[in-house]
Amino acid sequence: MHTRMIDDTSSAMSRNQTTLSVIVPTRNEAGNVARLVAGLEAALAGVAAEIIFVDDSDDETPAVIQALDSTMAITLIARPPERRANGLGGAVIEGFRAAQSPWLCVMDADLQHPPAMVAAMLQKAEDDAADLVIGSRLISGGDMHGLSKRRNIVSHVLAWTTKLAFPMRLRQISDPLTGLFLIRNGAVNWETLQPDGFKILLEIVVRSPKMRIVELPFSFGERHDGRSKASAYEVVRLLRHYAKLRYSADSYLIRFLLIGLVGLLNHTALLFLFTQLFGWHPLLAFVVASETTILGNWFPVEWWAFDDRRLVNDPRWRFVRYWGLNNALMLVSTALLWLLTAPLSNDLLPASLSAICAMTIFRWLVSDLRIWTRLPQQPLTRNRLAHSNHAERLRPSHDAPKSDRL
Ligand SMILES: Nc1nc2c(ncn2[C@@H]2O[C@H](COP(=O)(O)OP(=O)(O)OP(=O)(O)O)[C@@H](O)[C@H]2O)c(=O)[nH]1
Ligand SMILES: [Mg+2]
Repeated sequence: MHTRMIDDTSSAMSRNQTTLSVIVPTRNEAGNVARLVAGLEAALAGVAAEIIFVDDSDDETPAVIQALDSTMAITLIARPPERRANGLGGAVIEGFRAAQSPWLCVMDADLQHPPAMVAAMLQKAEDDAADLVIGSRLISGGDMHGLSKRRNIVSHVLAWTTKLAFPMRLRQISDPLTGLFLIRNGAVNWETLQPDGFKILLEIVVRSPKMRIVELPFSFGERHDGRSKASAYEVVRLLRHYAKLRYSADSYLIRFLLIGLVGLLNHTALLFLFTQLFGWHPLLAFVVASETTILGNWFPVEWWAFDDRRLVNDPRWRFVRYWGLNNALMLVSTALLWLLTAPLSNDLLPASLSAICAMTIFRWLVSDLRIWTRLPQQPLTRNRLAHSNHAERLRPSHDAPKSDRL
């Protein structure tokens, strides 16, 4: 079979039905691709599989790929220089878009990832009904013998740093920076990903809703031919990527807290105005200041903090719950304040701060999980497509499921 060359990954493709698409990003790997294809042919005998190379090379790699004669279907996506800015991660996404198989495997071209692992990961995915199988160098049975001592240390440190930066999302993953993994087609909406450089798996795991993830150990071998593209610049890119991912993961909370803080200042200013300047009764001043703040905060919470979650359910439904929640919390915090100050001989400041913190945590949890809920397929992080047709696609045909409500 000869290599097919495509340049528009969004075009509809007629292709024989395959179970597995192996996506191989390549940059100057002319000396490796033939050997890789031979390895995959042997490892995947009996599996309906195809190989998709996504190439950003300046050497003769594309010509070598085109000249390959293989028993497997091979597709080459040769990216022109102006499409290469998003690096290896962007190349992998282009491969995902072009692939039509139910299973997609990503692996390096330089034979550091053993082709036999691809078959083993497919088997594991089917046996465990997993959405994502990660080839791990860092669990028992895996190693990095192909790397120098220095690279070994750097890789370990980066893996630990990454796990520290995303402790919740990566709690069940030992090797978040590996380049070898197999994913169920459809488990992730590729359009929500914002790849930047080498670490596409991290982007997928942090931005995606719940997936069933399993790991399989492997031994990371030596590069067969050619030169490494890993560099200090890729480490800088990784740190930049952490910052972006962290902000988009926490931006709902950050915005929510900012609105809460401004609300607190407003409330205090209104209380002062009503009691000191207008001479109102403190109870009347408290109720009017609280209701004004609650109503005033609705708009930034709805249009700014959870701006991409507004399509999930009816705004009236959200408003009634928001208003009910905040009024209930106002009563509870008043009672709490009274309880805390009575035995502590009127030590008002720490008592009111504790009440505010407890109420803020509760208010955040209910708002995030029960009022401005996400659809199951919506990414965990805020994403830049949310305001356009992506949001349209997320709109459900009916209201949010009952189990998602208070
Ligand atoms: N399409 C594309 N592929 C890339 C790019 N950078 C690296 N690759 C490919 O991604 C895979 C991993 O790159 P490597 O240079 O092997 O990185 P590494 O395995 O961390 O480093 P070594 O251990 O030294 O090989 C290889 O198949 C590369 O050809 C890129 O910018 N575009
Ligand atoms: Mg390599």
